Amino acid sequence: TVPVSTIVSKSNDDNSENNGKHRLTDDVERIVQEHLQYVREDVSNGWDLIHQDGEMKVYRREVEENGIVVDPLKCFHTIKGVTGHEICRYFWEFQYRMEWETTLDSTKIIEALDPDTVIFFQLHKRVWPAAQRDSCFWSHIRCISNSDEDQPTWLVVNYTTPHPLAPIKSPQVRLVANVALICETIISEPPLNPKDIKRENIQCKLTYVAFVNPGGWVPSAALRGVAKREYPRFLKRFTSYVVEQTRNKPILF
Ligand code: 6CM
Repeated sequence: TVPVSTIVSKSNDDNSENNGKHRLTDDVERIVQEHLQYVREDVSNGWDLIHQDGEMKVYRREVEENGIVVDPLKCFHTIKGVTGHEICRYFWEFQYRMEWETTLDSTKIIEALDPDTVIFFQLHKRVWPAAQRDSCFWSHIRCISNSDEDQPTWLVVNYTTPHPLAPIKSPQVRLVANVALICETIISEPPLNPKDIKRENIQCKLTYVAFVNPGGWVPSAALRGVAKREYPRFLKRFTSYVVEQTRNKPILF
């Protein structure tokens, strides 16, 4: 849950009289479903493996729109000792963000739409020689149960949206992001009693996908260099952070 003091505004929509719906409910649903389809598509055609480190694999497809690099990115990783819920929770929750995000100057929640959907405004660290970027996106966390026996899939989607509390102010440039983190929990040699499951019995299979448009021209080679360096760094740092944070805590299924 988000501490109330960090929320700049609550949704103007009266969710209690609207079956919990808000103005972005349909968009959230559409984009979540798109990601659930897209995550199944494999990377055998047209994707380059740009980084591999143990279980971590980072792929990208080189795509330009009007001379701007918008390369889609797809990463796979397996992390021992944590659940998909834990990975998604630490990715979504505001209070942990600045502990693992090294590419931000600041982050804040400008609106809470419902208990699982908030709107973030973030200032990204400037990368010379490009102008500083900012971003404004809804961020949604969800648990999808597959069957009674299987562990549920957890997912977080971050998707750019405009907001009156986050006007675009030159010289900053607004980047456009569509990011998803989709996680499954695997339990190996499950003990008869689920209460006896230990961290050594669990691992998380993670897929992270990103479509980012830098929102204005950036030298292609420089941007591709930054992406090749920064996405693996993010995955490594973020997942190690969650492992450290949860090591001595009860397992969050
Ligand atoms: O997904 C990540 N972080 C989330 C929480 O902050 C959120 C962020 C989305 C935006 C990611 C865009 C970064 C790209 C910035 C490019 C700026 C232009 C540089 C010009 C270079 C010459 O979903 C983790 C994001 C990890 C990014 C490496």
